[in-house]
Amino acid sequence: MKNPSHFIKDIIVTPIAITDPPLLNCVGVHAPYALRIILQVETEGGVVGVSEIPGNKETEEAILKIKDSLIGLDVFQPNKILQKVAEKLPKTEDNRGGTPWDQRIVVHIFSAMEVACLDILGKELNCRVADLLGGTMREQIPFAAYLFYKFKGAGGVWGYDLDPQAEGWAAARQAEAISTEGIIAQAEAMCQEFGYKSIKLKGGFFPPDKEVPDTLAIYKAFDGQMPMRYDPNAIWSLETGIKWAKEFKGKLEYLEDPVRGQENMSKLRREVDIPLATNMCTTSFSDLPGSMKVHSEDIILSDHHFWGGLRSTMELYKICKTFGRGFSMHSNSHLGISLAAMAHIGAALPIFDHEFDTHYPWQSEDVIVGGKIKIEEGCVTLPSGPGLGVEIDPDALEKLHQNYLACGLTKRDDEAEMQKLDPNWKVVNTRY
Ligand code: GKR
Ligand code: MG
Repeated sequence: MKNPSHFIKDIIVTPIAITDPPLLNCVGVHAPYALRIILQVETEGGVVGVSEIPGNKETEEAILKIKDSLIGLDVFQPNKILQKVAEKLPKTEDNRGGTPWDQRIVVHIFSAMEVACLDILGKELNCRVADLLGGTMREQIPFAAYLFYKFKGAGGVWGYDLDPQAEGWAAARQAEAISTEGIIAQAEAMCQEFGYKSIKLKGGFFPPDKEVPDTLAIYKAFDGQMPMRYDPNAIWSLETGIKWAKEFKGKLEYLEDPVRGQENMSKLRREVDIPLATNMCTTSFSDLPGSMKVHSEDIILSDHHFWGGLRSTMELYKICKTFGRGFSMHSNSHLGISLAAMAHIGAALPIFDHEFDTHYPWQSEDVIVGGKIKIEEGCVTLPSGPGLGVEIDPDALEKLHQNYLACGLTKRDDEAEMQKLDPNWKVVNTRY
């Protein structure tokens, strides 16, 4: 049934730069700003749907290039919209790339368009996006504390952003966390502030003989009561994985991407008695046959920006349940629209396996009305309004767009950022 008021009238694409602290990972350090793209899709009927995806000049240009071909399409027919996106963009992207984050443009644009359409559908039907994903199973969606080794600073222009009055999480957010005591202090401040019930440490920067004992020290600092995850983003060789993963036996909820590729994950999995999770070796539907064949992981960490949207994330969940995989969600530096979208997934899952990842506490700004979404008792409360339940604050959006124009960044490049501090630093596939 066609209703012309549901046809797309305009798509506004706004690249933004958000303040991001100098967090460390296997490819380097976060730049002072992380890039995101905000989409506002408006229908002929005047309803606006929003979405947020990782920022990158190429992604922005690709959306702008195909935008006109999406005008006039019906938001109640998202599959046709995605088909049009796929038709218009080159199919060269089987591979997600070797970085900890996914670099495929088409899946990002699928996600951007699909989430905005679902937001509009919710507003038109006066229901929440979670209802459109099968129904709201819970109102509180649990997330995990996400720890990072980091240099001193809270993002923006390094060194100019320190608040000498800061206390608690605000102080930890800007503090250096390199030493064992530093990372434990970060864990304590984060859990105290947000009430998290599980912890993930992002590793891969330092060698395993520092990071593995640090992870166990955090576990001990919480009296072994806090489920822990550790993620070196596949920077270990298989030999290193076999040696060090054994140290975690009985102590980790899961070990995330210790080694690179499904074959290596599968070999390691046979050697160590510890659940393995991935957001690096099984990252698209085309990876699933390989995953099933070699059993590369126990838990698949989806990311709706990389799996093509919320409905495909629900499809992945179903496949996970069918083939005995656990399910959770991966994250990158992001704002409240992405957090809300993740919360709707979490609300709709029939069975909730593992607290979702989120970088959200590391961010200090937002583009949504009312400012940052609260995380309490480790949970986000599902927004109560129709659609995603969040609205853009135009002034906040404009401010972060100006940041984007001023900062000069066009893509995420943690290697280049690290080279400013250590000119000899290089991204490698296997470092340890
Ligand atoms: O933000 O530095 C980071 C992370 O390393 C991120 O890019 C990863 O994609 O957090 C992610 C992960 O779980 O692999
Ligand atoms: Mg990961």
